[in-house]
Amino acid sequence: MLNTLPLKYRHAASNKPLAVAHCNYVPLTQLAGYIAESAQKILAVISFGSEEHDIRPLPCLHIKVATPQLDDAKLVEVWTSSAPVLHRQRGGIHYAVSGDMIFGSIRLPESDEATMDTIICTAYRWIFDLLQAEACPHLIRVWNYVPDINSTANGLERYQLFCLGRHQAFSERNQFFEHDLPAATAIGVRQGGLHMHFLAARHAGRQIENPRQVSAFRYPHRYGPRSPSFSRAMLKKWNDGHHLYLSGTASIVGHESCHEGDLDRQLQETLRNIESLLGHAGDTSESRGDYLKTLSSVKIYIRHPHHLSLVKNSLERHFHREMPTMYLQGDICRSDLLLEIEAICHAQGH
Ligand code: 3EB
Repeated sequence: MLNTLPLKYRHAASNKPLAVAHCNYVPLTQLAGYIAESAQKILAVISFGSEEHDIRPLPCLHIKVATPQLDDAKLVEVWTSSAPVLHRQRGGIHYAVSGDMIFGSIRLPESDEATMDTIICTAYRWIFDLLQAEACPHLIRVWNYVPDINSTANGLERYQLFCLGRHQAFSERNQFFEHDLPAATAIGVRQGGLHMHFLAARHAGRQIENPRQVSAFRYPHRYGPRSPSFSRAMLKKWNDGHHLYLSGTASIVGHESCHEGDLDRQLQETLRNIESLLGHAGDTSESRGDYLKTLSSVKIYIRHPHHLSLVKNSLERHFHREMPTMYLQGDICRSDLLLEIEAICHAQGH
């Protein structure tokens, strides 16, 4: 039985959902059977690390993310729609269209001529153009995977250049973009190139911020010339209820990183941030503070692979045993952070 979060925020009645996007973690050994059963409904299959080599060519979008899985669970992520899916391509973007949603992926070559900010700005412009053309203009959730995210180029960290390019693309599209920012993840990868994938919809979601954290789009200047363009979470109404997409969340209180070098404290702080975010989105009158148990599709990005067992042991006390969870190696965008957690939460309320 799925735990759900009782909701405080709801959507206006004008949102007419036609379908629903679902994220499932499937053991690699069951993937073939899973696809045979629901091929027409699959938006995308996402494999992590070197697992792509164990997967035969698929009749749907296959997205390869370079972050290796750290435990031996060997899971693949499968996004399905309740409505039929069409697979398309436009320029460098491969995407699936279904009902009033789009799931897309773009891989970007880096060259000596173009800097990170230009590449990212161009990629977001392409994505916005595509979403406009397909009448699904609202980005709900974006995953950004950036090689060497913590290294420096042209006097700025590559993550700061990434933020610069992203901010440029968002701000030229819409002067009120800070009210319709997607939930996001931006993680450093040690293999593979620059890559992004996203979920977008015809009808807007609702942006949720975290009372414990300064909104990323309001971070002070010292973190980079342009602030990171993402919301802490996006609440989206589908035809089976509300889904809350939580951005990558780390040990940041206010705008400052906390507990440098202390893995367990960073983990506890991150969980407090997630509880605070869920509590803020949830109906506090009914709250019992057990919000972490309502999570599903959890990803834990760990900078140092040898931290896995400590993180896993600690999280087992907080999470449900059956909670779909992936442990991945990923570099967090601030070099003083050791881990980051993202998730999806199913919420009550229609
Ligand atoms: C933070 O809270 C940690 O730039 O898209 C988390 C999720 C982080 C998304 C992004 C960055 C991003 O600032 C880093």
